[in-house]
Amino acid sequence: MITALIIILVAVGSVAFHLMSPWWWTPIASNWGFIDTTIIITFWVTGTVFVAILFFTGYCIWKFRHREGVKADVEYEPENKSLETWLTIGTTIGVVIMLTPGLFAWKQFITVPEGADEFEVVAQQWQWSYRLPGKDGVLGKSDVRKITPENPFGINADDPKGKDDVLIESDDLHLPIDRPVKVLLRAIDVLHDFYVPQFRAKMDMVPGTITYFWFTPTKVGNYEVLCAELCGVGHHAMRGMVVVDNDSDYRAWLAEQTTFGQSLAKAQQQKSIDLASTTDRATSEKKVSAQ
Ligand SMILES: [Cu+2]
Repeated sequence: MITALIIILVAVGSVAFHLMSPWWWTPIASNWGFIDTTIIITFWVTGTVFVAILFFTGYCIWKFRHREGVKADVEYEPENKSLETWLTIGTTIGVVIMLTPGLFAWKQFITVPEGADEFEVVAQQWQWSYRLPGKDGVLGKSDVRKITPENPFGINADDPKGKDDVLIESDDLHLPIDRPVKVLLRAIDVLHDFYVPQFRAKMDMVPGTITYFWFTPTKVGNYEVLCAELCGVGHHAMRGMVVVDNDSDYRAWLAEQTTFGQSLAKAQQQKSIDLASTTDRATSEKKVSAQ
């Protein structure tokens, strides 16, 4: 009897917790309301089944409880064709209701609207970097084998399209509001997953391949980036920030960023300064020893 009561209380408590819970989604800041809808549909189907099964279990425990001197008045029935048929039909309908909206959502998710801007996210243990295509609107070719301290994105220096690529290393990414963007995802060590809860959309990042999704930011604000794929001891600290700006703020921010060409030139300059100072030192040391 107590067991039956506890089971019923779990069902009632779960529904009450859902209605009063302070832990609910953050307000959405992208076009992906459809993803919320599919989750809510799944939630209703699984929630209804969960509550129904708990009530049924509680009822059975109470109805068929042991009573002194009372014999069970039901017969053991290992096969029940009509019950099996109804359970199969019911389960099939439930699964179809849960899966169908997801297929429509997925189709939209991977169909990038024409004219969408692009940017690249590069993940590594345990930081986020970003690359924007620059004035030509095209990202230069890249290859992990070309990654060096001066070229952390592995951009092909021979590809003229890469020279104006804007690089953002371990800093906030800014995006303009209301413009669809295609997000290209690269991981250079292990699996990661670029996730901004307010945008809803997310995707795994797999070393050796480029995955993608698209979205349109719809609300100005600062949004935290999380890694949604366990990627090592620093996984929890793999945080970043996406700032959604209005057009003029975005342009002002973009104008301050460094391009690949500029960072290469800077590295080259630094190299020649280092070389000059080493030669100077060597010459003065030679002079001293000659005296
Ligand atoms: Cu990660």
